[in-house]
Amino acid sequence: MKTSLVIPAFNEEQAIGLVIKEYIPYVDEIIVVDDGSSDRTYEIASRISDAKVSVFRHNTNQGKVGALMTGVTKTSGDIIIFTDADCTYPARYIPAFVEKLNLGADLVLGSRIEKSENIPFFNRIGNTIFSALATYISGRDIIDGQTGMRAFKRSMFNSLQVQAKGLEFETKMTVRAAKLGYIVVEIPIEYRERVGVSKLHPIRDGYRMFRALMSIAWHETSPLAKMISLPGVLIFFVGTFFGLYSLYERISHYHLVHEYYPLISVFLILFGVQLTSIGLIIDYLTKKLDRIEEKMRVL
Ligand SMILES: Nc1nc2c(ncn2[C@@H]2O[C@H](COP(=O)(O)OP(=O)(O)OP(=O)(O)O)[C@@H](O)[C@H]2O)c(=O)[nH]1
Ligand SMILES: [Mg+2]
Repeated sequence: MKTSLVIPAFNEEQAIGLVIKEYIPYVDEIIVVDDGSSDRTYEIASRISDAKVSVFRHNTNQGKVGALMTGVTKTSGDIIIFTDADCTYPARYIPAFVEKLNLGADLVLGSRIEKSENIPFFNRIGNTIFSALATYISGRDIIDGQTGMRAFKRSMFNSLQVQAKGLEFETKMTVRAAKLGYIVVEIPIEYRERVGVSKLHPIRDGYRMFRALMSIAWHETSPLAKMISLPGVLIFFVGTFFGLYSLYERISHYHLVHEYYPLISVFLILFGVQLTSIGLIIDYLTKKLDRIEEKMRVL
């Protein structure tokens, strides 16, 4: 089976050449997508004269997912592999990835277990949450659902139709594959220190991560659970407001002007917590039932 590697690259002039050369012996085709870099990424990638390598370019920056999508449309292999353009994912695992696919896996993830301290601390926290969410939603143990190094069959990718443009892409892809009954396999890999400057930005990326997590949680929660939990959360906050207001009165006026507020507050907080928990329990049971149904369909 023909293997095609897709490398999205944005301002990676220090690493891109090394990455391409490292991967050439392991795959049949390499598609580099330069995503409107302002440095020499495109020149360096294009200068590598190897029949396996094709370099494409976006005129403007469209983000990693946009670059991956462009890359996939340019591939011709039956097996597609993703990696980053910063030298973090070693190429030597490719044969093991392909072997797993040949044995029947549909999606193989490179789980960053060895040297995971090279993942920036902030990202590591994010990855842990993403993976816990993926495990909860899919019902399978997923150690690193957010990894950038992954291999899969073209046919599977086409049927996934992952709706995501940002950070949530990797986890959503993992979860969708598992939920649709595809076989997801993880291979432990080493994660090297990145070459070149990190583009992480704690506030911007923290916000993006939060949005990505919300997007996954929102799309994967059952409608009934949402109908119950959302009012629950709202009532909880209204209750908290009453509580804080009473506290403010007590501190600034030395007595309560509205003496029923604390009572209302406690009532609303308890009611809110109960509704939210009922919603979460419904969500958990719905997921479990969905999986049982799915299994019965397979049998
Ligand atoms: N096409 C495209 N690729 C991007 C963009 N941002 C990052 N990338 C690429 O996506 C891959 C992962 O991005 P990184 O910047 O390494 O992100 P990270 O691994 O979370 O963090 P650091 O390695 O610490 O910077 C690399 O190959 C980048 O070149 C972007 O806006 N567009
Ligand atoms: Mg990186």
